[in-house]
Amino acid sequence: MYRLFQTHQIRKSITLPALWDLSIQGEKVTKIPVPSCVESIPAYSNYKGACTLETTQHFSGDLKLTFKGVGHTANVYLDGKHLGGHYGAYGEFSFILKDQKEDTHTIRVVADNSYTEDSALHIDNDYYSYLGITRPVLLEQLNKAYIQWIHITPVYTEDQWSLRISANVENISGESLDLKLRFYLSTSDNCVQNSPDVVGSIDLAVQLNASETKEFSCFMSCPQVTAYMPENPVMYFIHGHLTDASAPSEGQILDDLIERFGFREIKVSGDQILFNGVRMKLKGFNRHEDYAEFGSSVPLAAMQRDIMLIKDTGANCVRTCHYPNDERFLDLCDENGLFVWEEAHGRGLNEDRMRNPHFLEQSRLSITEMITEHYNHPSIFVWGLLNECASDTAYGRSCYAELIELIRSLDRSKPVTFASNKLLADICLDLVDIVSYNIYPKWYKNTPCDEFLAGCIEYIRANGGAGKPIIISEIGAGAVYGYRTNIRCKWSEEYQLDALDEQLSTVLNNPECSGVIVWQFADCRIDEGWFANRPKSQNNKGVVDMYRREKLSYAKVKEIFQTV
Ligand code: ADA
Repeated sequence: MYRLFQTHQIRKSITLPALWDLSIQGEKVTKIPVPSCVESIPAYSNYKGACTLETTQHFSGDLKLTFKGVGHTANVYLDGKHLGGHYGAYGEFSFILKDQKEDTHTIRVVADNSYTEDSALHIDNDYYSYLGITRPVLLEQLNKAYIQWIHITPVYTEDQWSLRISANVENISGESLDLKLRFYLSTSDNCVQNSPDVVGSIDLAVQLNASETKEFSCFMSCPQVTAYMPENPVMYFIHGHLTDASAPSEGQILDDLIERFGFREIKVSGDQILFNGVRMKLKGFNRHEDYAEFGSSVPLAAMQRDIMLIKDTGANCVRTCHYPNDERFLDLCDENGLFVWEEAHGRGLNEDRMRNPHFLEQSRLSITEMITEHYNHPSIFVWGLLNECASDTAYGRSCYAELIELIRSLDRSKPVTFASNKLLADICLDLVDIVSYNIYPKWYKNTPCDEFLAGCIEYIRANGGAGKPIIISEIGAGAVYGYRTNIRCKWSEEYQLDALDEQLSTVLNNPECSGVIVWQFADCRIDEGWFANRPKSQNNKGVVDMYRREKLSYAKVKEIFQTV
């Protein structure tokens, strides 16, 4: 089980070896766990470039090989034959392996984290693009057709919940198929058709031509279900079962997929964000996927510890800056009732960078993968994109407009936002449902927080953001862990505490703000090109360091989050 719940009872997974052979520049280096980052190997902690990861496995028939994340450009080979490539460390991709003969097969992945002209989103940046197979790999046995994904949209009308359920089914056989898709709504991921856990079901006819992929949808009404709320995060499961149309209901199931979700709706009403009708007041943290020596391949126990620390402060929200996260982290957020702002990949791209010929195509891919894979997480309340890009130029605006439309075409059930640092020059605020600003009074600017915030709000209201909710999506100050001094100067833990005290109190006491998200939860590694105002080659604005040791500010943020 690679998620925090069972995703299949029927489809069989083949376990791949835990250790794969790693070679760099043609030389065998060592065996390395998958998932992990190459930088975890001491001799390669500063290596940038290509590496090869290889494993063997015995299998036959039709299979699906899925990579949950490879940093950042991948080329995959089966028995020496190129299956295909993929760009972007934070998206899932897969290959259908047809008619494999009973044998031991070799899977080889060439991963590369170098910054080339072909890479529009992974650039020298204020976080680190790690190398390797950084998220899980799955190998699954398929039948003649399989369910690619199921998207579940809860709808609340006239005091009653119903669901819109859509599923994509792919026929991998060379013949047309007459199938049936049955959805069961259940309180459990482990159920049989007639068990008391099943609270509803619905059948769909599925006709597919040879090699065709098609989307099928239906509505299901759901009386007497419990809503998902952060303080009571009750979740349900949709089991999709694919059978031959002629098969009896208990007949042989060709494929299944189980998805978890919660009954909740997110609405923007005037300047408020409503979660199941309750006004959201966000108190949160920006969090990079980066953990001391593990890099971006954060172990599950460490993810859980982050969630516990975040909740311990009284925070209710996490922003997955600046890319889609490992779905196990999202699963944990779902279980812990934390609101999530999930963001497509993209940070700090100026107009020149947005004019990279690959920018739009790579951004579209990141958005599409994020929404396809993460659609059902009840914790996700907003989709974000393009943090601090050129939202102050006409060309930048055309990119924002196109990509925001793409998000809406993939999911109309959640609002859209982007985090802007263009302050009094942003020209894209009319495009989004929620306006979000990254502001650093008391750090990059010494202006008093209230004055700074008031100036931004005045600009927002007059420039496309009238009547919309406002989130302060970043605010904070740097502190080098352990540097304490009576002079309370910048980079000291004392200065960070003082700055966050004023910053957070100002935003949380401003009735026009729907909340604040601290930059940032934990310190993270950065590219060395950023060394000039980044001691230790880290972004030091965490309230804990890379080992999650608390700085003085941690207790202050906790005090504010629990009282204001
Ligand atoms: C930005 C950006 C972050 C980080 C932060 C900082 O607003 O979105 O990624 O770079 O500022 O530390 O300056």
